[in-house]
Amino acid sequence: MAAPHLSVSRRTRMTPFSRRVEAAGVKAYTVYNHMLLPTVFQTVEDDYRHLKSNVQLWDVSCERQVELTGPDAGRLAQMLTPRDLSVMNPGQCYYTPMVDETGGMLNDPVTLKLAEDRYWISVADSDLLFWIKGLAFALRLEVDVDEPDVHPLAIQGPKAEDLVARVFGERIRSIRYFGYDTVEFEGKRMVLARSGYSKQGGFELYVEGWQRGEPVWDTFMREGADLNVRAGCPNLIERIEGQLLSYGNDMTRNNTPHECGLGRFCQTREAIGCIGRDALLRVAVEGPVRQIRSIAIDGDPVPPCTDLWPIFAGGRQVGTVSSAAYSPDYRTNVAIGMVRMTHWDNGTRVQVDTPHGIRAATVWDKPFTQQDRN
Ligand code: THG
Repeated sequence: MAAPHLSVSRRTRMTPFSRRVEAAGVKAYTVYNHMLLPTVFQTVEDDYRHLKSNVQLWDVSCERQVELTGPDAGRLAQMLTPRDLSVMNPGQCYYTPMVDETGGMLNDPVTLKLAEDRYWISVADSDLLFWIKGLAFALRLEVDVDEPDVHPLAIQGPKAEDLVARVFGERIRSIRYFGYDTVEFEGKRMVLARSGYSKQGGFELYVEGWQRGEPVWDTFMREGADLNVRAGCPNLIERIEGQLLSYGNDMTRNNTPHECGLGRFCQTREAIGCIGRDALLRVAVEGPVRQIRSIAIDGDPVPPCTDLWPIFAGGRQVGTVSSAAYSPDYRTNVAIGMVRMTHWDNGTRVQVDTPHGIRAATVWDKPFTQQDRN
C-alpha cells in the first residue's frame, strides 16, 4: 500500500527554499512549527552516508525565531530558562532548556544574543511565541515579541567549513562552536553561527529576507558543486547516534531538563528570575529518578518509533524508547529513551517491546558517537 501523502496548505507553511527543495527531489516532509521540514531526499540511509562524508544544505526555516527587542528583552529571556544568561555576550549562541513553573520542558531552543536589548530564540517544535507574548503582556514588560523574516539554512557535514569559506571568506574558520559572526550577502548583513542539528560539524546562516532565500541557496550549490554538495535535512539515524534530542519526541512538558540530560545547561541558582527556578531547585536536590539514555536494540532493523515503546527488565517496566533507527555504521538499532535509575548504568541489559516483538537491548550512558566501539 502506498504511503499516505501530506496535504499542504497555507497552515503547513512553505519556506523561502521550498522550490529548490522540491527541485532537488525531496521525498518526505514532516511539519515543524507549522512549517514544512524535509525528512528524506534519497533514502534515510543514503542521506546519512552522504552527510557523514560530504556537505549538505538543509532548509531548516522551521527553526523559527522568536525575537525579543527592547529594554526588558534580557529580563524576559532569563525568565524563560534556568541557564544563566547574565554571563552571555553578543556573538554567542546558547542551547537553552526552557521551562514552565513546574520545571517542565516547554522547548529546547538555541538562544542568540544579538545586543543587550535584542535576542533571537531559535525554537524547536512548540508554540513558544504564545507563552512569551503572554508573559510580556501580562507583566507589562517593555519588549516587543515577534517572529521576524528570518529563515535558517544549515550547512552541515565534514566539508561544510570549506564550502562556507568559499562563499564568505577564510575569516569564517575562526568562528567558534556556538559562536556567531555576521557575513554579507548581496549587501545584507546576516548572522552565521557554527551550530546545527548534526554531529558532523557545520554552520547555520540566518537568512534575513524571504526573497534572498533562492539566491543564497543557488550560491552555495554553485560554489559547492565539486564538493558534492547536496540538498539534505536533519537525519534521523545521525541525530540518534549523537543523542540530539527532539522536543515532542524524546521529551515533553512532563520532563525536567535534568531528566533530559540537560542539567549541564542549567545554572538554576544563578538564573534569578527564571519562572521554573523554585521547582528546579527542589528537584535538583534529589536528582532525577529517570533520565535520557542512548540504547542499542539488538536484531533486524526496527520500524520508526511513532509511539513510546516500553522497556522491561525482570518483568517490570523500567523506561520507554522514544526514537529509534537502524545504524549502518554501528550495525545495530540505535535509540533514545528514558530509563529509570535502577537500570540506567552503562551496559545494563534490558528488553524493548517493539512493533516487531520483544528485543534485547543495552543501555549506554553516553551518545553512540562518544563510545569507543564500532
Ligand atoms: N539550530 C537552531 N535552532 C534550532 C535547532 C538547531 N531549533 C530547533 C532545535 N534545533 C532545537 N534543539 C536543539 C537540540 C540540540 C542542539 C541544538 C538545538 C545541539 N546540542 C548539542 C549537543 O547536544 O551535542 C550541544 C550544544 C552545546 O554544547 O551548547 O546542538 O539545531 N538554530
